[in-house]
Amino acid sequence: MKWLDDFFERKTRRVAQSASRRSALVKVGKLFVGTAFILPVLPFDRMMPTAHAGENKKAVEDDTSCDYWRYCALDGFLCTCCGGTISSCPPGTEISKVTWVGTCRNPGDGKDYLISYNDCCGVTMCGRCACNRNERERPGYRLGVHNDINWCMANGSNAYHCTVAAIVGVGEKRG
Ligand code: ABN
Repeated sequence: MKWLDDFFERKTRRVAQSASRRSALVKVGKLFVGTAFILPVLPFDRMMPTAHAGENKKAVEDDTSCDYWRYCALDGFLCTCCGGTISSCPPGTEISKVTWVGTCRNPGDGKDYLISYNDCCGVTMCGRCACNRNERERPGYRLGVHNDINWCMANGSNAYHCTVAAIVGVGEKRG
């Protein structure tokens, strides 16, 4: 294998002769200077201060958006996108006999509300406005606060279509 050693020795010597330490330093210097000029002109998001304003508006006003405050523990398709409303099932479906609940804060008035999430049953999945939020949601052994279950299980038809979010109580501040 001496020929291999000789080969690599020759190559290494040639590189060492043609590339000095100074030229390596010059290349690194150029890279630094280039970066200093290029970075400031790269595009970046200048909307930062207002970026969350739209999101907050959706959380208060748009019940077809998963960001809407009442959906804080909803896992399913929003009935508001499937021909129903936020608290009534679309025509041709029936509301689940059993349900899970969540507690969500309304950013509009700062109050906490108890929300009943009922599935709408009897027709195949709506498929629009999928939403999966899990604030204060608990695993299946706490059934009433678990959302990853087909709550149509107690209805005549178990087919799941979408989910509504009705207010069933409001929290009162103690003090
Ligand atoms: N509760 C909504 C849902 C339905 C079917 C499967 C998972 C979650």
